[in-house]
Amino acid sequence: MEPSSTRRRLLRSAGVAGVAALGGCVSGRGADSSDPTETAADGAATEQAGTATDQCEPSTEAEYTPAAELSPPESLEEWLADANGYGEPIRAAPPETEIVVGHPTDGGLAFDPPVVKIRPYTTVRWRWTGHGGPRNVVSLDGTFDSGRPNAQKNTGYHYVFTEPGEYAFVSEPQREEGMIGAVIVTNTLDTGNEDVDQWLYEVDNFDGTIADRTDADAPTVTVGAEGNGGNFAFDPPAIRVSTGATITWEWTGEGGAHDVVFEDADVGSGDVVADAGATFEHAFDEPGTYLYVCRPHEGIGMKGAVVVE
Ligand SMILES: [Cu+2]
Repeated sequence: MEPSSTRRRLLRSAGVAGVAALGGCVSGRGADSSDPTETAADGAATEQAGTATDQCEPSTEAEYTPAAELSPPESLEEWLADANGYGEPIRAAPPETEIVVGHPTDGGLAFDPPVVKIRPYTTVRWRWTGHGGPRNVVSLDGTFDSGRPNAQKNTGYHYVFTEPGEYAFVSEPQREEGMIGAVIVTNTLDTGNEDVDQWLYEVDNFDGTIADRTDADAPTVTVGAEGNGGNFAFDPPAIRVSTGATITWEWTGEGGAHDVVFEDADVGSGDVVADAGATFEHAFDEPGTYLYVCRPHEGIGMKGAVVVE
């Protein structure tokens, strides 16, 4: 996203607010002084602007245990049970992942989402709302540390996760109040079907779920959907159907010529096709997991899977 001049003005005024915050509360003159039309450049900032003064906290010297002195939790489940805002099932996150720091939930004492599940080499970005006072982001095992707590709206911090593992993190001043979270880095997205997980591991529109079409009369898969750096994806990349179902693959006409060729089975759509509206269908009479590719784009992740129940 290109920073517009509006954005730059916003950042400057946020900078002023940040300096004011060092002395104590974010005063009404600080965070809220900017014209509302300027803060509209950022929806979240606008959302927070009205409440910033209500949530301010005295800026005393830090009285909290540094994360470095804590031990990573033995059980992530127990750890997350104390995380404000936690409750949803953990969803696999897209390659660009943002966590809001200071979500209105629980008076700004939440990360949103508090937990993300990602693959290695994913960048996680934390963005401060400025809501509720100084915040930071520090992992208990020392992997990442955003520095000293800061109340400045639109502060950003990011970390590229390369190693699989579970990374519990806190905002140090509010740890005891439940402002905690976790990043789970996993080598395989867990659909419960290991073949599918491994096959689709590098497919960028695969979110770790198998689309359930077991009740569909005529399940379809789009060929040339957005993904893998262009229109080089099947959508959904993984589909579950009932035994006997006929799946129809439908070409969008985008992304050049594609085909559908199954591994370990003598099934395929034949010659590559680029035409919008082209279709290929196949009936699946035996339960099992069927993996397939588009041959021209296999190398960039144009792969799919069919699970027949
Ligand atoms: Cu293709």
